[in-house]
Formats: sequence, structure tokens, C-alpha cells
Amino acid sequence: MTTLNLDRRQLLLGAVAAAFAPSTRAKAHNGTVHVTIENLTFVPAEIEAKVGNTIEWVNKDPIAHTATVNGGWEVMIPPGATATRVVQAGDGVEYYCRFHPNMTGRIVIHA
Ligand SMILES: [Cu+2]
Repeated sequence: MTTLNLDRRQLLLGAVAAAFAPSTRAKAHNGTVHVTIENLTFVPAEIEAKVGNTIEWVNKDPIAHTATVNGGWEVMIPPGATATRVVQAGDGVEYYCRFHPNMTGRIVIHA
């Protein structure tokens, strides 16, 4: 009986914690934010970075992709390769792949 109640409470606490969990935005580890490209998708689609961090895209697809900002920068990511960009002020933007405009990602700059 006691055990059952405890289990139920833990389940409830878990649900509450999940509801209040921060977003799944990727953040930098040792100054680098990793984005994997697989099946024509940026994973995660949304990342959080500081100015000076490096964004590293790892393309696991057999075709080339880009990280392109309208009127801004573009990073070419060849098939099976890795490409990087050092985050600059003003890089809080949406980006997409020039070859597959349905592929979109977002960079959120934080202090
Ligand atoms: Cu692409």
C-alpha cells in the first residue's frame, strides 16, 4: 500500500517536472553547439549560443546541405562532412538549407 502510494507520487512529480522542463534547445558544450543533419532535418532545430561559440553542423546525409540566412551568411556542409561557424552578434536568426528550403533551424543568442 505504502509502496503503491509512493510510486504514484513519484509518477506525479515526474509529470510535473516534465511539464516545467526547459525547452530542448541545444546549448554549447566547451564552446561548441552541435547540430546533426540527418534525413534532411537539423537536429535539434533550435539552438542557443553565445557570441564567440562555435556551431558545428555534422551532415550524416549522402547529399550536401547548407545553413543559409536570407541576406546573410551561408555555410556549405558537404555530404558526410562537418562545417562550423563562429557565432557573431546578430546571429540570432532563422536559417534554412538552400537546396531543401523545408529544412529550417533557429539560433537564439543568449548573454
Ligand atoms: Cu539540404
